[in-house]
Amino acid sequence: MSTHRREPTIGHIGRVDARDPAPLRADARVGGSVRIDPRPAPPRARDVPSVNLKARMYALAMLLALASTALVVRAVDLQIVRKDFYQDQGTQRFLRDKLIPVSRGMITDRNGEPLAVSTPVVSIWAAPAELLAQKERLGELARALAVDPEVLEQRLAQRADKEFVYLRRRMAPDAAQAIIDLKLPGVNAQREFRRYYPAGEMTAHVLGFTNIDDRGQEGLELAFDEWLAGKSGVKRVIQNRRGEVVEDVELVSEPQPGRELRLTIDRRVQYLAYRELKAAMLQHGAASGSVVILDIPTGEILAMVNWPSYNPNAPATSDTNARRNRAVTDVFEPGSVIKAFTVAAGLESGQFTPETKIDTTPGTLLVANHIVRDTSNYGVVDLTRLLAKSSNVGATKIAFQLSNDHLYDMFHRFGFGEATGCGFPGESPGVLPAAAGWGQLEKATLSYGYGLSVTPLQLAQAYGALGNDGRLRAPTFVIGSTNTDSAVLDPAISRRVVTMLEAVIAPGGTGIKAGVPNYRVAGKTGTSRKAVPGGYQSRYISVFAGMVPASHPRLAGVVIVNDPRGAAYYGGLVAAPVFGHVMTDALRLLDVPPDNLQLLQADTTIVPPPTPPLDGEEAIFAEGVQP
Ligand code: 59J
Repeated sequence: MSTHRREPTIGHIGRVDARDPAPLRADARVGGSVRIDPRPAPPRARDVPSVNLKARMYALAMLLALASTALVVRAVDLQIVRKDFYQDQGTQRFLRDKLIPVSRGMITDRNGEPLAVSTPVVSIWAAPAELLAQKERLGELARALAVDPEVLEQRLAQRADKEFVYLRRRMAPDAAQAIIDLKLPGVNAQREFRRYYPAGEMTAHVLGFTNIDDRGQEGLELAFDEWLAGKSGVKRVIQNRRGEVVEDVELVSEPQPGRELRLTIDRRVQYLAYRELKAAMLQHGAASGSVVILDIPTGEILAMVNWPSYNPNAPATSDTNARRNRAVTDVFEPGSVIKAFTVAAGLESGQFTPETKIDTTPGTLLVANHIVRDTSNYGVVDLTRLLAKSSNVGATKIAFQLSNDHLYDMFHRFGFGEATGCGFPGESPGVLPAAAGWGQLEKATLSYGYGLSVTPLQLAQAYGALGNDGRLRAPTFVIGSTNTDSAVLDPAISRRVVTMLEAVIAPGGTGIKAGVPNYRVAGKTGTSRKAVPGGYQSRYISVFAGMVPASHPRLAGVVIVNDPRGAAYYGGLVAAPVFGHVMTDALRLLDVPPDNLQLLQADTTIVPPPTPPLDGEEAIFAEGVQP
């Protein structure tokens, strides 16, 4: 029964609600009541002969008496008998349920730095008919809105049958107040909130954005919409005919302000990752890319950035292609970075140790009429060198010693083929084909990273688990989330693989450019040709996945660069340096103690300080205060 509509909360001026009927008048016709016309009879024509004057006087007196009785009855009826009914009817015309707007909760980074804040704005709206009734004032309004007066009038006329039309939404409060102060007929204000993202494009994909009504549309704004939005309250008020609130009647529902959301993201690390990724994208003319940085012990996502990005403060102006959080929604064939898990399965089978020799000569291997190829002939290699050189032939030879189920199980335990459950909308589970269907060729190519597809986040999760003594932690975006921690690999085997992965960053490895001064780094490069229907083309995806410090891994990182177009396209040349740069600064920011301090290692070769001057030798400046 109550009229529930958007109502202004500030600046009511001259508004007459078109739906408000005129107030009840005492002479209103009401069903059932007697109505007697009190007017005297019209004068008669003179030529009518007069009858009995006394009888006529009597009749008139009777008529008057009847009429006044009727009026008294009517008055009693209205003012006493049915008083409540009419009063109720009258009040109803002026009772309104008004929304009490609540602000959307702030999103902050892990240190409380604001990433999404709601600022108060004002929307100006009008009842077109009322405004058009005083056309002479349209000029003032047009000036205040900085629009053409004719266009304004035309648009109002088109909507003359509506009771509510926004003139301009989400204005700065000062600018809106200037319009309110004009006290134009039928023009009103409505308080709202507008979302603002201070970190702009660098947090755009993770946060997503809200629509004009402040509801989450994408990203974490969507995933946590209810939490953030809260609930507007409703209060019942009495308004006068000018639309001004004269009395608060009751609170229909209590407003519940939106709650704050504290993310695991560290704004500073996020910034580093975005800066380095963007620089690499531009340097290599690449199409897209992602960086994910995880805190290994907790699984918390410290940074997640993608390129291309967009301005979340004006999302409508961006290309939808720039809005995807590729780190979670897009999959790619991981290529060689998967070899760490093939090697882990080899070690777990008991058939291999890090020192086991594998002959990769002559750098090719014929499998089911296809050639598995290394970039060079690495000859006889142990498992550590196999990783350092990234031998596809070597990985295939390990896989051929394992059951399909074992290799599948190892990949699956590390989270491939299943969504991480991080809660991000539209997360892809990737693809890991069931072991029962693998032929020899499929098994071979899976062992070095083709035939399955993964998200950058899945890859970061898997490397995080390797660095976490074989305990897989589902990545999380929100501080205080409970995430599972399951043992997926024997800690000793896990540590052994990490140590082997350090050889990738050592001289002679493919990932030397992922190095971080004063820290030991473990990781793996990958360069995958991009699959197209019918084969693989000369387009590449460059990857680096790793962790640091290798002695006690704290941060896991994944860098993906899609389609670098320069002469350099290897993972070791394109993705590895991004990892190195981001980690160098992130480790310092997070105060992670170095495990390879160059100065300490150089102890034996420390240059002795110069011998002190002999006693009594003059200093070149006099002691004490200079003259
Ligand atoms: C490669 C592949 C395509 C898919 C090959 C990269 C296969 C394969 C069929 C030729 C560039 C290239 C299923 S290369 O990642 O071996 O880390 O910096 O794309 O092998 O069988 O011109 N990595 N990359 N292979 N395909 N199919 C090496 C390697 C890897 C490097 C470089 C050299 C490939 C040092 C990749 C790196 O480890």
